[in-house]
Amino acid sequence: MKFDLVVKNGTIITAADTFQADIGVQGEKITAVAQTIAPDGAKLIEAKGKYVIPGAIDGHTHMEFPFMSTTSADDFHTGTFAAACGGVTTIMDFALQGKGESLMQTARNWHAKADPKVVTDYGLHMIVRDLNDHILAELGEMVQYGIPSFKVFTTYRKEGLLLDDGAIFRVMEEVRKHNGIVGLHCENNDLIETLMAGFLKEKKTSPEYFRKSKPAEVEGEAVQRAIMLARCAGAPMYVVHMSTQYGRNRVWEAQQEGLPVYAETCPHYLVFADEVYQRKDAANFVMSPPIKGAADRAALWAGLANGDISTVASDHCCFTTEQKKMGEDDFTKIPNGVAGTEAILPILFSEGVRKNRISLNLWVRITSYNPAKLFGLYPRKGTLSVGSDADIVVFDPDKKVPMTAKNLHSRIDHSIYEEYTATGWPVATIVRGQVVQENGELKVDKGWGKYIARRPVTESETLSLLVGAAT
Ligand code: DUC
Ligand code: ZN
Ligand code: ZN
Repeated sequence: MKFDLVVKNGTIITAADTFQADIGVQGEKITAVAQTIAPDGAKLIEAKGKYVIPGAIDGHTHMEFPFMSTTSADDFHTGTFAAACGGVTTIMDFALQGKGESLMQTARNWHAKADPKVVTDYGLHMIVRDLNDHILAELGEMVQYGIPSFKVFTTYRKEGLLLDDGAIFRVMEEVRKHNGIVGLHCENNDLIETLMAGFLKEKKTSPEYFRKSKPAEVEGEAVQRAIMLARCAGAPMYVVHMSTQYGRNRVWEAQQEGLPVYAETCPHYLVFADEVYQRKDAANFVMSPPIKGAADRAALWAGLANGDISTVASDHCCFTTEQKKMGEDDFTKIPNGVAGTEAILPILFSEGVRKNRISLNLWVRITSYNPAKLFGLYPRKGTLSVGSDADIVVFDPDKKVPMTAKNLHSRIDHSIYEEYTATGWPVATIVRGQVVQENGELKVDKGWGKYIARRPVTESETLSLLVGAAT
């Protein structure tokens, strides 16, 4: 066999296995995994002493996202380059339905932004924010089109994103019929608005009161309500960016009953605790949900180790210092969001694998295999098998990288990880057989990435994730 690319002498890690082997790539696909593959003129990537893993799938990004009177700072080029530098080979971005807009039109709008710029592959989740009978009928068409996952908000009423419980229930019922899944942003809107109004009345306007307006109960209540709605609809569901022990406990209980309830958390909830809201740069930590206490952080690690939290995604939605200043005198006006797509693999390795909280295989399961399974990308992505896309990351377990704004690749002038040095970093990222970044250097033209239409996912397929998940 004549290969275009050979990755040699690495230690291959998948969700299930660890072994020494070479990988042969022809075109965009892996066509051989064998003890020894002769390069024979192929491009050679030497991976001795490195881990060779399936590219991470960041299941939660907001590139050039119109939000809170501004637009997130990373566009699809800078954002996917940052993703690739962090070993992400596919992002799943949130397309936001405009008021009164058809979902197909929303998808077209997102393709127009993404297609010319992406350097990784991308899929879309669809945010449903304006529901009527036409939109309800369109949900099945979206699944057929390759978007089997939807997001609904239980908060952000003033931003026009909130769906009431009845509408959420209707979306769940309809999506279930088509083997799709509903992701939920779970925070109790009324409680948040009441607390915010109270603090503003008392002239308490700093970021610390953003955190105080969103106590852990805000998420706990909304997760519980979402599970009840999903149970009533007989539908699978996925809690996005879960940040609390309350949330984890409710998800775990539902899973004990055999319900198809899944959850994602984010790197920032795994590293920080809420004392960050006392810092000078507290505005940079204003994201929704906000970071909670140390006990919540410990519960999220326990959920990952136990397998009840299935994925870590970034909720990448970053804003410059200038943009964050919009809320200088009023915490409710600070654009919510943080950078994170470049942090997923390094943080989970440094804080997870190195500190014995998770195994190497679980690291890959959380970052690649599980999102591929949940979102209809498996086995095309999420593993290193013959026939899979050649989405491959060469990861140096000893490389130390201070995660400063200067060293990271997002188009912002600050980093919440400024004082953090990761040990372990992706040194090469290959997307469908093409090296996209090597040591932080971009190797492809804008637009190399492709839109990936995904397939519907049956309940038995995803439920299998919850059986003996953590290995
Ligand atoms: N949370 C954020 O922090 N930013 C974008 C949207 C969201 O839910
Ligand atoms: Zn959200
Ligand atoms: Zn989000």
